[in-house]
Amino acid sequence: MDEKTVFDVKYDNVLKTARRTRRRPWPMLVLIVLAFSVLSTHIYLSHSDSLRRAVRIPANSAAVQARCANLKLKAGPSPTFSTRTSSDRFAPGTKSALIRNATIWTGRINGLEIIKGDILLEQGLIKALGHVEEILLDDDTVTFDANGAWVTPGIVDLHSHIGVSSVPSLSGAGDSNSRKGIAQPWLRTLDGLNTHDEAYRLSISGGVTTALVLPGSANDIGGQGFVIKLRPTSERSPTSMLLEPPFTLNSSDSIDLSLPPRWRQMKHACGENPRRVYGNSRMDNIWAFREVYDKARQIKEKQDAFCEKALDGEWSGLGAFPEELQWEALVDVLRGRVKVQVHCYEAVDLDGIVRLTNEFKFPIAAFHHAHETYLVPDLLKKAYGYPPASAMFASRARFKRESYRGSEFAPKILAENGLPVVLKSDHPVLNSRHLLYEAQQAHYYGLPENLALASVTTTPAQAMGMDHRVGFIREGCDAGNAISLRPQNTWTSHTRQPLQTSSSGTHTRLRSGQRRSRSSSTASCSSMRRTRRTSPHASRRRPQTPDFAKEAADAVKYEGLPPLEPQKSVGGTVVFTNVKSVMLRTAASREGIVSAFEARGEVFGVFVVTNGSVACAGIQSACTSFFEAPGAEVVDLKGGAISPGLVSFGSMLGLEEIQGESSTRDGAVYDSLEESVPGILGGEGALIHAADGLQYATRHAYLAYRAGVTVGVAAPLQYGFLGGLSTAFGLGAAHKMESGALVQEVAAVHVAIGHSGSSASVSTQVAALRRLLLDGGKGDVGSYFKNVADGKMTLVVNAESADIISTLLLLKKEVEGKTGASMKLTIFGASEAHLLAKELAVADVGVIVAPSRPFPKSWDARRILPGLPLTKDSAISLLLAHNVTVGIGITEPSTARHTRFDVAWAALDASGGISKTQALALASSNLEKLLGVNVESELADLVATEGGDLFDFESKVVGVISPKNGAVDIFRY
Ligand SMILES: *[C@@H]1O[C@H](CO)[C@@H](O)[C@H](O)[C@H]1NC(C)=O
Ligand SMILES: *[C@@H]1O[C@H](CO)[C@@H](O)[C@H](O)[C@H]1NC(C)=O
Ligand SMILES: CC(=O)N[C@H]1CO[C@H](CO)[C@@H](O)[C@@H]1O
Repeated sequence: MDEKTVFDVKYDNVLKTARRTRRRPWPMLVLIVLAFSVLSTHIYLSHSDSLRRAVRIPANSAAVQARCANLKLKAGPSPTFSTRTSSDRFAPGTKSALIRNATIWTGRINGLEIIKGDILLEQGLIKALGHVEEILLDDDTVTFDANGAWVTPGIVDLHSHIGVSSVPSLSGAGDSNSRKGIAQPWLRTLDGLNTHDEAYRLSISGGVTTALVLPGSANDIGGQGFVIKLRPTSERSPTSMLLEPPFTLNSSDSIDLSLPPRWRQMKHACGENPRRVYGNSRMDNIWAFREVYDKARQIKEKQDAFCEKALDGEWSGLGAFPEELQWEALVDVLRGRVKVQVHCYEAVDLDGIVRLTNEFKFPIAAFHHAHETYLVPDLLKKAYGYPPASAMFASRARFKRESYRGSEFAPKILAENGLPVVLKSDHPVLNSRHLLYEAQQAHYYGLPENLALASVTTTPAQAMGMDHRVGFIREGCDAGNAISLRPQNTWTSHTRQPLQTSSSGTHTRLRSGQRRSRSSSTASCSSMRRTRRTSPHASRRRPQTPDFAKEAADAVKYEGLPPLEPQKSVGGTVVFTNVKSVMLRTAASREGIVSAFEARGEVFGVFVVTNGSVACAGIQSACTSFFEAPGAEVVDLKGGAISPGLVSFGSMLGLEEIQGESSTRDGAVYDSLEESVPGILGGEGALIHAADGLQYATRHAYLAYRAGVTVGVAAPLQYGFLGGLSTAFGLGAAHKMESGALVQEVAAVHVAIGHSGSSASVSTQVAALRRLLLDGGKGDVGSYFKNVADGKMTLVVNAESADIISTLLLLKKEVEGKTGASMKLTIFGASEAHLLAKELAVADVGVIVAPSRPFPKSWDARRILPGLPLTKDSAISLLLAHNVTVGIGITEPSTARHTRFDVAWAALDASGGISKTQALALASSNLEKLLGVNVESELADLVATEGGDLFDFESKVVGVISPKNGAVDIFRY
């Protein structure tokens, strides 16, 4: 944000004005009109008695006319809304709160306004903003000193399934999709909203205060969505969680027809999901829309004709108001009273929907997922009414065909085309607790910071028609009870910018006052983030995200598939200049990483590589001789860094390109515990090598490689107990026979124990493992498990629950008692491992936590340690403190490229408790060790970043140094 937009605002009389009660003259007037019309009907009736052909005027004619008149009103807040003196969501007994001395991002002026001042919250409203005079406060107003901390509007999630796809996932809940029809506008998520979803409290801790809970995308029309506040209510009911219940929830008798209708929300979906569920083609999908919209149009036309007559008093033969409960919501869509949220990815489907809006004349609020909207901005502008927003993931793509051309530059490109951008979670697809991380990524890839913050606050509030209540910090906006004063957060530690991420090693400390206020009642329309700067210089600097102009242009030029293969390998001498820090792999330290050089002040160093190996590192004068080397390539890192190359494990990276397309993946192995394995494989003795199914040059792999992840470890896809043999491979290679393509053909033996795959009982799965380890088995299974029992190979067990993990620790002891060897065991997943930190350390068993930021997705994984601000420790920091070897894993290949940000998160969540080298080890040396991958330190890859180190949201990876290949891959853009 520009400093010019930062100004102090002083509203002296603000309180007096805010407290003046206003009358609501409008509804009164309507009542008088209604009373009069009832009276006149009576008079008319008595006169007509004498007529031979009497016109029967219905007794409820006034109500009918009022209803008809109401149909002409536009949806939105009532004309008197802005003069309300308390919120209908106010929880009686909540004290007023004054936040002093905050840096307030208001959301106004296109997200450019920042106010330094106070915020007064009273009666569930933001009552005053600016400078609040103490003298006017209630005696029991609670005062917080923000001490300059940022306050932003609460985060608004435009696309969530919280409460309807609740966690931990259990078969008795999960109510987001009906499969009873392709178009069912009558269904309502409110009817399935689970008030016991574990995610509410977690998402609130991430600053999310408001969410639109949408039905799933199994149908063309999945039903109506509802906007909720995530905070608990005293009534404890789903209805009491609604932000602004549409009037249609009540019986028509109780609706005040003088008021304009409140916005409703409706989910639509096109493309693959409804196509798959109903065995349709795209042609069937669009026809299903047209068929129901035609039905709604007929009803609407009948209603309009009816109302025209009713309002003219032409009652003769008019009958009742034409309506059908099933279709009333869709008729409301045609009346422009519903925010239509359309799940839609690619050009063909976007085009179909844009045509639909023009054929039936209704606007849509947003295209959701919208992976190709950046390719068709002009098409969006042709939508009926106004161009819809694009509600997107920042970087999640390629998980199915229609998302294959998704680009991380889409938000930037859409914004440049003047189109609104929203970042959404699709919770629990992404854990909405980290929705702000999506905005950070969008910002990293080029979305301006004012729009990036708006993309999770004001823009979604507008797209759901709730911007009169949420999405802004301004007087009259809703307040609730969930402001979070976050002393530590994931997007900023050394600067005060909410969007700037990371740099570990710096951290914020709690002060008692701030800490207390986390749980106190304050506001939900805003959330507060506390950060502390470590150097005045850093804090004033605006975040400098890298220049991605060329990549963004290429995304459009190549329609989402720009070439990604490394273009330039350099042997001989490469000199990296302006190097701020160098971290190298070493066998000498516990973490396997040392800090080899750290620039003092602004005196940067150099790093010289000859034939892929380190030749000289340090201050320039010490390495001068290398500058004269003939043909030396010089790369200016502009204050950047040399760091160890990262390793990725946990997803199908290397074994698939598009998760939803079986022809693009290796496929799953047999599970001999539950099915018979074909004899041609050797029956139950078969153990599959992931190396045999490796795929190179996938987009996931190249994108990860360009982001500093140089090695992947892949285990075969398994749905049951028995997995196979993992393999370590190079992510920059074009095929398996290239140098460096196969790092280690066989890494570890993999099995899974739990409920996610196998239908056999947990005890049965453990029995199978015990037998394989103690009694051996046939064929390859027998020999590899013997190697495990003898301590010659690593066994990686995918397990989440502390009960299963402790059973495994005891089993390890049992096996070791028999063999006398020490068994190498690694737990992967490990959501509840922190409960056994001490026992894991004693047993010398390491863990790979995946996802690295925990989420209680299943019963087995429910007892997470959520980390700040809910708990002081994170699972990672607690395990490390117990000297457990910890690695971090991922669950989807598209996130491999952000491993470096995962590392930064781990460091930040540890609140300074772990060092930079420890953090890097989580995704390099530790992972290798835990997966049985043996790489000599001198031969491990290094990564060069420009403008910062791997932890930084300001840096860009520009090269990979490979001692094994004797070369440097340089990414020229
Ligand atoms: C507001 O907070 C800033 C940052 O901590 C501090 O420097 C300043 O003195 C505070 N102002 C007031 C009026 O308390
Ligand atoms: C972890 O290891 C360090 C260094 O070896 C040691 O000082 C510390 O006491 C250990 N911590 C625990 C909890 O065992
Ligand atoms: C008469 C009636 O049922 N009114 C309810 C309409 O809906 C709102 C919002 O849920 C309730 O607060 C009213 O009590």
